[in-house]
Amino acid sequence: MARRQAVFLLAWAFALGALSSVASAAIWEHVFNVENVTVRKLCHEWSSSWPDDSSHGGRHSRRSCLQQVPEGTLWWHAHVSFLRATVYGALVILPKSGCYPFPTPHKEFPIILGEWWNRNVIDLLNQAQALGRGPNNSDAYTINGRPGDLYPCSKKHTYKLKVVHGKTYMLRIINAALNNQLFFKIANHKFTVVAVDASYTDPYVTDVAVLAPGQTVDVLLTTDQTPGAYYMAARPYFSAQNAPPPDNTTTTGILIYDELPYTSPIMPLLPALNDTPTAHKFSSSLTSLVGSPNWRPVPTQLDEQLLWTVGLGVSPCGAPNACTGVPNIPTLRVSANINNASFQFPTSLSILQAHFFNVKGIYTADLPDQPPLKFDYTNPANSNNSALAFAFKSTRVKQVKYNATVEIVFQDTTIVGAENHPMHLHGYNFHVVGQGFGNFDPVNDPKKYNLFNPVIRNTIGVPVGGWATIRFQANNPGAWILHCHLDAHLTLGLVTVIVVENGPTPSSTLPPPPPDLPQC
Ligand SMILES: [Cu+2]
Repeated sequence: MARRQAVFLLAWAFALGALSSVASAAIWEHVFNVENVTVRKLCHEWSSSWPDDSSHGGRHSRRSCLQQVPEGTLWWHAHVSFLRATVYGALVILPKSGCYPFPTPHKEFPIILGEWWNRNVIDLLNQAQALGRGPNNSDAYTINGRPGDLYPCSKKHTYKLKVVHGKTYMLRIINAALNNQLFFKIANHKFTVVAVDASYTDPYVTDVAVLAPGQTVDVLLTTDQTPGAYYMAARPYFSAQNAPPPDNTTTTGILIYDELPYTSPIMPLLPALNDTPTAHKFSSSLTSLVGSPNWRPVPTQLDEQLLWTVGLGVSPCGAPNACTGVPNIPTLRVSANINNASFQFPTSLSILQAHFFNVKGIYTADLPDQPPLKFDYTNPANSNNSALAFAFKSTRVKQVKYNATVEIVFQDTTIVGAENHPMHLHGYNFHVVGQGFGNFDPVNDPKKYNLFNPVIRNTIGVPVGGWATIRFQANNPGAWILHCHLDAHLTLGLVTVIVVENGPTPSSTLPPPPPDLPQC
């Protein structure tokens, strides 16, 4: 009997990466056709079918109003339960001028890295939440939906990219995996990074990229090697300490020159799973391309300076289930928090609606600007400190004035275990002005900030046992979720919302909800 999997289910909330604002709004209408499909992977076959009600099938359109139009690669994805495991795709925004700030590539290809479970991912999340711990490991990673040669029953479906010798191609690489950062390499080839998260970068030559979930990397690849077949491959960068090992399998695709027949592609040597130096070198070497479209200078006069710890902890199980996430303590579950507040999603009304209609009791605008308790954040001896680990569940947000300049220092903690958390902010791109290991030093670390050409992103992997500082100008009114893009941590509570008040003009005022907004 075919097992049932919610494949390609449409979820109502789509995330369009981060899109910041100033002038010239543009409106697009996107149409998604949702239908039953049959999927074969890893020797199994699934038919999708719509649970509960028939409204999931059919044709759905989403309007997007992008106040300032970025250029480059973003992605759209579901934001309900774990549905984004399969509900995602590339969103490519071509240059308005018609020209890239680099030589026009011969051809362009999306390379979407994904993560696959041989089971219904809604059940996967429900099981993890019932037990009070992280979800089970995936069964495979994928390149453009295909696991590749190293998995069972997969070889003939491996993604193949046919290229001509002596040309330059653009690969728009997206990490759409649910819970893992990924290293990506192509055997015998270097490539040049030219954009990340839809912001142009100075050209950066490398033979390896690391992408956290939610990040995109556009690279130029010149086919200058001996004609033949070369694997492209991805597997995790896994920084979590004191954690069970991840799915450490490797997904592959094949770069094939000049349509040559091939027998055995060359395999790249991938970094070790815990190769933090390689991951850090990549992410800390990128700089923004000054003066490129949508580039803007770093804010230097700051209205808000926030220090937010990000990490794991424990929270009450919550009736009625006893959970087993914390050994020997059936009243506690593993959770995650920002400044000791573990986020609880509201169930009766969205935060944006509560903000717009001024409804009380949905959230409180009291997330602390500084850690409520100062401690040695990155001392491994604190990993089992139960007094530091305990965090209540709450719906606490940060509210800022329109146009405020905001700096956030994300400080990883070693509670339960240190880990690189990829922090993602909706509604904005931000400058990453600095990052490092250990506890943030408010006297000396700011002296090393790059205030000239820091990389502009919408997701930043905070170094494991370290910190990262971002800045942005709050010129996009609304309620913008900020969360760890490892979905396992999002559901554990590593989330808050930045509520940006209205500005003085109609164009800086939040519009009312559309009349067809689905009701809870
Ligand atoms: Cu995280």
